[in-house]
Amino acid sequence: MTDLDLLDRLLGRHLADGRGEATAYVDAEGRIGYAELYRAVRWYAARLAAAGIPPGSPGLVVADDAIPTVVAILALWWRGMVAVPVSPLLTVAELEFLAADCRARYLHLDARAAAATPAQGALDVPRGGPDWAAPVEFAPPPPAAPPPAEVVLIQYTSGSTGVPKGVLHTGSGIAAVLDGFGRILDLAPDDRVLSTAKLSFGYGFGNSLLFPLAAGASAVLNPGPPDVYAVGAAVDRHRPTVLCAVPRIYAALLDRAGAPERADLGSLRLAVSAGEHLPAAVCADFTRTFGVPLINGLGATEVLHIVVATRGTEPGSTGTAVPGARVTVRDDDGREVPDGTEGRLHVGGASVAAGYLDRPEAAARTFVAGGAYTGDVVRRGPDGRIGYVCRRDDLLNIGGFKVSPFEIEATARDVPGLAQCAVVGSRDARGLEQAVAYVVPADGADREEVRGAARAAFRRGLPPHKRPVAVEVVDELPTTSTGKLARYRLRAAPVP
Ligand code: 3SK
Repeated sequence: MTDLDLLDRLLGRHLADGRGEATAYVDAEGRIGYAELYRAVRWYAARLAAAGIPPGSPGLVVADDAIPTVVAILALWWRGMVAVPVSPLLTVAELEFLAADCRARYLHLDARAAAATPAQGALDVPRGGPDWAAPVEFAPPPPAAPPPAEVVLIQYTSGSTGVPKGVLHTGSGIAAVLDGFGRILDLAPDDRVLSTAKLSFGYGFGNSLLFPLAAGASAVLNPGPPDVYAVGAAVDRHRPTVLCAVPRIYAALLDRAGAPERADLGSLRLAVSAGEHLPAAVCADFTRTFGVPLINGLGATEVLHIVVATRGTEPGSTGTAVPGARVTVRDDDGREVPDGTEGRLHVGGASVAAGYLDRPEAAARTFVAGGAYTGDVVRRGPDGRIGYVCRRDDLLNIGGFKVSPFEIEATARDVPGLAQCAVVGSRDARGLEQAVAYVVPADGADREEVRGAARAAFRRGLPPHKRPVAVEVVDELPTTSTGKLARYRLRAAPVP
């Protein structure tokens, strides 16, 4: 599928069907209909052409969720470029790394990112911003010829070393997701989707861009931190019919269910949970309390979106393969294991990415046997349903963010009086994962001073979602018989 076929499926078709005036998006600034969105995309693409940005080249989109962000992504596709959406919360050093890694030839920055991002090194390329997305009347040029290369989207994922890898997605992969989890969501033109996951994360990209556009539905784009207060306010204001969120948002909605200022979820017909494991009790309590079915999905950036899902509320289960996905459970040698045995989740089908950008060794470990390992350990029950067990690597999964414990530990390296630090996942009362740091003071160091200094280092050096919720001071860290850190002895109990 070329960029233009894709754009026709997401955009052009609705105009041909006479639905140009229907709302495509609402954001903090207003709304945009399908016809206006189409004009804005062509306008932006014409400016990319006028600036001499060649088809086939990657464009980094560094912007919070808003209408101009969607316009930028679609315009890059219209121009035949490769869209690389990334979080606007990244530091300049992180952006420089990504721009150099994908060899970005263009930067779209929202106002906040533009103010924080000096043009230097890999970031010294042509730029545009929200003003390029202004929907104005004009005679649009013919679309650029699509490039022969199939890759249309690069999404970055954190590795266990903390170094991000670019996952290469094709137009046919996107089509497979629309025909896969898209069929389970089954959006109609009168649906309105609200996603707490951002466009810069694979889960949010599908929720807010791919599925609503393909269905001619509308989506709410909410900038700022996706916490329970923002969700409550957006639900009250925009009355979505479908909510896509991570489990900790559903847990927080439950925590506030008895409060006078609780959100009114009466407009919802469906809720979707993915990004991290959904504890069985949160799933059951949500549907019991709000009367809304809650689909539990499991996805990964390497397979573009959700590939295993329940078809409604099924507490404790992750469901079965979505249409088009081939799901197997395998041992370390790649052999399928019998039902009931833990193993690695392997996914085949057209949504599997084309590989990692310039990381042949990592790609050879993940993309094997005509599919990809998602990094999850699961077990298939006798009824064919997949049950989640844990992650296979050391990564923590905090609200959908894959967080490297090594990155957190490195932040504590220079803390005075601290001899050793190990970070592992622990579970809160609802069964959701959070980071806990175990620190060993150097001989003679004051335990409380070391705890305080470690906390301060985490606050200074890490964004909020990566900061350990607790710092435990211990005399020593557990080791294996060969003297290595035995992380599993510090880790959380199995998932509920
Ligand atoms: O759970 C995830 O990590 C994920 C990643 C990309 C797309 C969708 C999902 C659920």
